[in-house]
Amino acid sequence: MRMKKITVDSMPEAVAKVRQDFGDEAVILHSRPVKVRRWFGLKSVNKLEVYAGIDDAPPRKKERTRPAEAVKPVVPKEVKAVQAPEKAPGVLPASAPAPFQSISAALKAQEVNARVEEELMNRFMEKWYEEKGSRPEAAVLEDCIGEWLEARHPRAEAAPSRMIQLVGQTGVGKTTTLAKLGAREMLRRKKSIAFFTTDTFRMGAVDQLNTYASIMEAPVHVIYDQADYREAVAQSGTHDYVFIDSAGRNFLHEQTVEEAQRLLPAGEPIKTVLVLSLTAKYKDMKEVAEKFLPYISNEIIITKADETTSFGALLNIIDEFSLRVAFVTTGQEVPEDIESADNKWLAAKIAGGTLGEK
Ligand SMILES: Nc1nc2c(ncn2[C@@H]2O[C@H](COP(=O)(O)OP(=O)(O)OP(=O)(O)O)[C@@H](O)[C@H]2O)c(=O)[nH]1
Ligand SMILES: [Mg+2]
Repeated sequence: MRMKKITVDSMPEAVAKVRQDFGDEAVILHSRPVKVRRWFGLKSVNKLEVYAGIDDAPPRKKERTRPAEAVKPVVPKEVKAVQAPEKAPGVLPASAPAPFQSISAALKAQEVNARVEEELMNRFMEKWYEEKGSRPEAAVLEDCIGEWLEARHPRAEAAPSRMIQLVGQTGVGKTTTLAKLGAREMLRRKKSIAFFTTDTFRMGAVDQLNTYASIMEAPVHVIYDQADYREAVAQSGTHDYVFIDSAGRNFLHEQTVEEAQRLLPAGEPIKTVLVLSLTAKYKDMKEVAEKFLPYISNEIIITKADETTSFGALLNIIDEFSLRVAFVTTGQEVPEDIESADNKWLAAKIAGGTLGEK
């Protein structure tokens, strides 16, 4: 398949131009509105960028035996091959080249929303066209996802915070992740750490945190109310970092979210980070994120990435809530199964999951 990118004012103009350059068998693969700078950059005009292609394979025998059709005068209305793409986002014509079809199908299988799919497909087609398909699809897709993430959240380091609280649904991995984060700071950066926990709700929750903390020889302060919190803060004044665990509840209820936030005084310099497990359904992740949005920083931690190859929900969450992934956890082992989620690492992971690589 030969491909061509043209920039035009309208779809009818694109159809005419494509027919003129490629003939009646050409298909329009994709189009997107773009702004083109004119007058030395002083003015921008709206244009349409259109990708068209034609299959170089020889026509089938049956078609060759009908010369009468080939010489038929071309009337624009009767040109069926050159068609405008469908309006719905993320829909490729059936005649699009195989790599586009397979990437589009893989993104659909990941259940990314239509906007994310369209944005990634536009990037993919542009790169594929520019590079004339010279690189493996996985490598191109990885670059596209990386650029997409970078455009949303440039690599700027998040403001460091001395006190970090993890919140999220039951069993998503808050306590385990907190232990991983604490151990990272202590082992890698030789920082002194303390743990607080407001999880007096679940039996054994304090013991679970104590087990990790005792290995790290870090103190644990159990907080039942705001007075306990003040006391714990006073006692941890010399520690570099304070990691705060919280109870997992059913946070699909707004009331539970509010209750959980009331345990710690308002206005404290605490970075509250939402923990979402990739094993959850996207609909539930989205609902929890919506409920927590007024209380959390713009960072999230994604857990249990080792238990799935579906990363669509992650892309959707980033897209819909403008949240930045700070860490991804990849197993039960403390402290090793956690990755600082830079965009390049995330892109490789998502592209690998999308195209079925482990
Ligand atoms: N496979 C896998 N399991 C994980 C990961 N992180 C945590 N877990 C497991 O998930 C289970 C729950 O982890 P916890 O840390 O207790 O979860 P939690 O959110 O604190 O749970 P609650 O306090 O009850 O709300 C444990 O069995 C962990 O070992 C991960 O990245 N991958
Ligand atoms: Mg816990």
